[in-house]
Amino acid sequence: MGKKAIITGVTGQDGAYLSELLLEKGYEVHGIKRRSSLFNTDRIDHLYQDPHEKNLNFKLHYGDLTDSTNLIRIIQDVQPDEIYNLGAMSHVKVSFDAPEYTANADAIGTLRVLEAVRLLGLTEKTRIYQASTSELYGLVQEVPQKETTPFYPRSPYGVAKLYAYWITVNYREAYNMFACNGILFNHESPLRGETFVTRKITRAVAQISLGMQDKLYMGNIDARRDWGHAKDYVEAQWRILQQDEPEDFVIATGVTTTVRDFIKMSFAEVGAELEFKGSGVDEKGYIKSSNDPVNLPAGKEVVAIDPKYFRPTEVELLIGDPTKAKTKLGWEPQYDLAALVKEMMAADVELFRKNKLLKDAGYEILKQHE
Ligand code: NDP
Ligand code: GDR
Repeated sequence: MGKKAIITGVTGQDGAYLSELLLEKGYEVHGIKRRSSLFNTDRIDHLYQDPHEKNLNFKLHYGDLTDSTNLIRIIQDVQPDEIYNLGAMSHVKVSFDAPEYTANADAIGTLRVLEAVRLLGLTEKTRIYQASTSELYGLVQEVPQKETTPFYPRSPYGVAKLYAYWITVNYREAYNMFACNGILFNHESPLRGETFVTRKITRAVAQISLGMQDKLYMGNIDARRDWGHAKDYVEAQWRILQQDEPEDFVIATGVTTTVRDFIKMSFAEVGAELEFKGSGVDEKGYIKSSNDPVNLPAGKEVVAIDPKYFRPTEVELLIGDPTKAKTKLGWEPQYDLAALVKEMMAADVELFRKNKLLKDAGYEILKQHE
């Protein structure tokens, strides 16, 4: 019989890719999704199975990381071999607006999962993956950042994840549980949430190139991130739980790039060269040359800074050292940043091309959010 896995955060970017991976490997996958007033399963609808069918291997359960009774019941019913705790309020900027909720879901939510496994007597059976993050490093202490680099989180999200990291280590040491942290650096894909910087950029550039939007407003474009592809990173999550001994791993590409360069790379995908002029909040991005004289004429201003996107405390530089993961897990990313940008741009151009066709025919289907 195949293994059983529970995924919290199954409706998110990583939840969708990890579900696909585990199903391919013959797992029975149980996803925990939150009740919402609208359907929130877009990313996993292609995996949906009619619950009336027999031999289901993908099942969804209503639940929430803020509700321990519900977590205990689901874990009791499923008796999982593995739990991937991916659920979280994952937006760093939003965590400044909702710090208490972020702590409840991201920090105490992790404790609830660990404690449920302990209370149910599953410490020997159930392995737990905790979605830790490069946001733990925050203010630069050492680069590249590795497993031994000291933490200095810079947001309510980072601080909540710091608790989650350490409670996972503590349960491993106190109760001999197979509980591991994957310290994952930023990873993106066409399924990335629309308000994270990469997806915000690829969506905007696609729309600007189709004449559907004038300008892209950005926050701190000097920030540097180590961006990988989510598909590669869920493979690492799985590998972390297949080891003989529970350990924590940094998952990163080892390459860092500014937000500014990500914007340039995205415009290059629609045949435009972008140049930045000015500095600080007065810095702007202009089309330098382009093979699209209609929507992207030379001289057009397409990027501007809006300070409302600045964060009260920022993480300026992330670059990870994945040596341990490469050596011990045999993990090797398949995508570099150029391939990632290409895939995300192609997906968003396709999405908005369809949307434009509908719009031109009198139908408006896509909402715009900040
Ligand atoms: P997403 O924001 O795409 O997905 C988050 C998921 O968590 C969604 O399914 C969301 O549900 C769910 N969720 C939110 N709050 C709760 C709650 N209270 N109870 C149960 N579920 C909840 O994140 P990613 O897929 O990108 O990331 C997965 C995990 O990895 C997160 O924990 C994130 O913090 C962490 N991480 C992500 C990195 C990245 O670069 N992507 C890097 C390092 C760590 P809904 O769909 O209903 O909103
Ligand atoms: P991050 O991702 O905070 O690193 O957290 P995000 O894409 O939101 O920001 C990356 C960097 O870009 C700068 N930035 C902007 N960010 C957003 N969202 N919108 C803007 O307009 C903008 N302009 C500049 C930010 O200031 C930041 O420096 C992500 C999340 O997935 C976390 O859950 C995860 O833990 C970390 O990655 C690793």
